[in-house]
Amino acid sequence: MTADKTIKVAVLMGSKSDWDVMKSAVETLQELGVPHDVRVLSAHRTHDALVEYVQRMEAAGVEVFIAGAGGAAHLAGVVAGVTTKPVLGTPMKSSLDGLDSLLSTVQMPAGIPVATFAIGKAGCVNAALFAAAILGVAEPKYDEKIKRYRAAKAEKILAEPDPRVG
Ligand code: RP5
Repeated sequence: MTADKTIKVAVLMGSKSDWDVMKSAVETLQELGVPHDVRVLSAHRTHDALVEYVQRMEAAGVEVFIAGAGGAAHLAGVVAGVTTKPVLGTPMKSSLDGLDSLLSTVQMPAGIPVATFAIGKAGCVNAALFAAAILGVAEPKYDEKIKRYRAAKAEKILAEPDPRVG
């Protein structure tokens, strides 16, 4: 999706190698009908381009940033240092099982918050749902979409056959 005023959520990842996990956030935003943009930008490798992108997206009307990185995962923290919009951090699995990513993302200094989610795909799905919930405060249609999402998931579970015969 191109950068225009309709984009509500920007999804960032530190490397293309994060995509296999981060796509869970993007797929969930798609399922919820949330207009979004997706970029690979690194806190370390492409710092200036990251700052420029976040400033441009905020000016274009983005309401929430989702940022996923692994290892020395400073991406969400740097994004939060640039924007006052909510930043949702999604730690990636790494050589230390993602504990390094989780701690790098969650241990922000007082004054610059990052709402940090679980390591891996579950965290990405939940970050997308949380982004929709943030949007839902001002736009009830997103709250409705979350309700429908949950109902559909519940219906699917209840329709499952006895696990011993499937
Ligand atoms: C982080 O380093 C990225 O977010 C990724 O999780 C990790 C490894 O990146 P690559 O070396 O695979 O590009 O910055």
